[in-house]
Amino acid sequence: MSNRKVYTDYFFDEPAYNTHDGGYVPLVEPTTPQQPLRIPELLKPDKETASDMYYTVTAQAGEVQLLPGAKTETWGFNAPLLGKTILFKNGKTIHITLKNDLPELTTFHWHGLNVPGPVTDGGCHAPVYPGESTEIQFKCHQPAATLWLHAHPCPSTAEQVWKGLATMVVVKDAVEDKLPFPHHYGIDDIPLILQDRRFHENNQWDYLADYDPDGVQGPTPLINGTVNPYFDVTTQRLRLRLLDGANRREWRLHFSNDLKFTQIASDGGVLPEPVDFTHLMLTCAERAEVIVDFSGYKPGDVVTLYSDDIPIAHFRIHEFAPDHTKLPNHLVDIPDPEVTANAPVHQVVMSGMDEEVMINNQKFDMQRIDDRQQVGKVEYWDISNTNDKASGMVHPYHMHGTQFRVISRNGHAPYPNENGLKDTVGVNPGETVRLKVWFEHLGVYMNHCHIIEHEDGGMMAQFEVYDPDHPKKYQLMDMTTLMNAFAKERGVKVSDLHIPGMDM
Ligand SMILES: [Cu+2]
Repeated sequence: MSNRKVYTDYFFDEPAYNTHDGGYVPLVEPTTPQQPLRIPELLKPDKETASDMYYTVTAQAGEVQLLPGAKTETWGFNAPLLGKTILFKNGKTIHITLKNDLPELTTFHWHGLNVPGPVTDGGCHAPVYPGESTEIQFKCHQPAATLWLHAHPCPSTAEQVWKGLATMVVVKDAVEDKLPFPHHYGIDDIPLILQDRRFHENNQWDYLADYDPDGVQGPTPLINGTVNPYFDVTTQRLRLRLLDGANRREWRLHFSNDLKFTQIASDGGVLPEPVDFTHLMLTCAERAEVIVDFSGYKPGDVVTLYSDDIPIAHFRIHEFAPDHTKLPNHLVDIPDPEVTANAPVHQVVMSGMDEEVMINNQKFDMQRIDDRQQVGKVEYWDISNTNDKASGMVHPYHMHGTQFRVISRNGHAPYPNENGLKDTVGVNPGETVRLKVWFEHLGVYMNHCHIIEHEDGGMMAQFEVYDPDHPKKYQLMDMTTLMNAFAKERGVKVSDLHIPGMDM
């Protein structure tokens, strides 16, 4: 047993923010039989050398047996739904062919990866049209972490993610390899992508029917694309790479009997110190790697993972060898550069709910640069959520192109599990979160709320990371081009194109 404190709360000011609007859809326990948890396969590189890795990532349509009866039509990366897990080794040069086999344009956004913007980063400025492919190349230069790939074609990000365009990306490095964590992918190291969907007639999803400008939700928990999953536990310790991959839902996670679990990594990699708790709240796009120790259980027992009061996954305990591994109280050193003298403090004010969402009183414009920071400088960004404390939502704030540090929440220390590198932070209503931010690459990047309908609805901005000695001009996409392309692909006039949040 460790001597670390065990936290028993969710840390957030009030752990029920996403119930704060009339459209909230509570989860319902599935009544269909339990099924084995789908574990995404690792994507095989096309080629790997001592210094380079080559991959082909294909966005494709398919169908999956999710419920008894009709299969559900879905989208995914190299798979019918979600995707195969993509592994990058720190230090290698990564070459990726991005292929679009979908009937409409998409983009490939590497959430959490420190790469140049706006094209390699894969936001709205980098569409890949149907039937086409493009190449990107970058050096992987960041610590081991759980990141993800998702579609990000601004007017339609939420709908494409809802259809399934989201998959895990795992960065490996020599430091994390040596830490006493479970390391066997699929056995004791498993991804857990948390999503929710509503099944309509014939077991199909219907994004437009379910549309809510505060975020689309469904009552059925979908874990790695599995309804009502179980996992066979064959090791005493299990590492879960948790990702809130939902469009809007916060997950309030806890196990049966309030089993203690330990967070070892946040969005950008391993935490400096492990954090023990019984409850964990994740907001959209956040990741947490946790280790669960089943030493108190015997074969035949079942440990259930809940969100609120709803079971979302069942861990069936089998024989396992005793494991006496102890986690050290110090895991890794985290970069903590000093803030550049006389640097400005950037202000990002997220306001509104429903169609009224904005950043700094403006809706997103992909031709407008809202802020700038010099590459290599370290500056504070103050992120505010002006929603009313009693009735507002948490806005999960995400920045592309960086892993930042969380400095404070309304002047107080951040939560105990926020002392590592992060790219997404849940900002409470009425709160200002101070971040310390620096960039390694030049580019135009987006920053936005990761409730994806808020993002599509305009709670998004852009900034440029620049080098005064090497000014650059960027070819920025515009909404008319994207809307014309969507209209053509869908075989309708632009005036008849219905993309929620974009009705101008
Ligand atoms: Cu939001």
